[in-house]
Amino acid sequence: MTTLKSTPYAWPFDGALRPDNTALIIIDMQTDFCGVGGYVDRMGYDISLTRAPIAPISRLLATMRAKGYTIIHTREGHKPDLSDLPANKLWRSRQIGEGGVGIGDPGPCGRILVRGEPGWEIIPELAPLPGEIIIDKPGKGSFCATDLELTLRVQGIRNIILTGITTDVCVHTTMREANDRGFECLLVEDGCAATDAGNHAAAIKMVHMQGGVFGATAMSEAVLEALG
Ligand code: C5J
Repeated sequence: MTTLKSTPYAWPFDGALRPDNTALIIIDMQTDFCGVGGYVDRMGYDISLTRAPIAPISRLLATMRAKGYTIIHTREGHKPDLSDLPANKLWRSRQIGEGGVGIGDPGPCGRILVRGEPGWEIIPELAPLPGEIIIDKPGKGSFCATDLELTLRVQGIRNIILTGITTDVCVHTTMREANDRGFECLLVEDGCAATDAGNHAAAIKMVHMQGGVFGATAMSEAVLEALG
């Protein structure tokens, strides 16, 4: 029986935390979300917020890799012809930032959120190792229009440890999608971040309602302690 010090309950609910049934998901740690000249930077947000989880995620990643847990990386992005980019997402993406620069537009890191461009790549600090699972997603949730659910079921995963950016958008959407599919979810508080500190705090608080409406949250230290 292994659980960790988490809120609002000791996660996972039944103490069945093992390398063969648990995955670490690292969401969208791409230059466009946390690098200089990337999408978030060009929208005018403070990338020190979205860079803050890099060190906690690195520690979790190293430990979970060493112990044989399943590691999954995700990347948000669109095909170069933008055929998978809904018109409303494109329009909204052009409403803020320098000159209204939006998805698909050129910038210092290549075309914003376009697959294959430098800004779309996962940052070097958290680069996937050969053989690690990478899920490319056109939306905010990692289950929408991807094979993530099939991949998790094939691997025998039922517990998901969520990290990455942003807490209030892609991480939360993925946590909600996973919870509705019956996965037992943990959000790592210092392993994720938002472009607004208040939204990050609110997103964590939302998880704590109703006895853990989407799962539980914990600091990375508590996860490392439980992993041993
Ligand atoms: C956003 C994300 N915020 N990865 N994407 O557009 O959260």
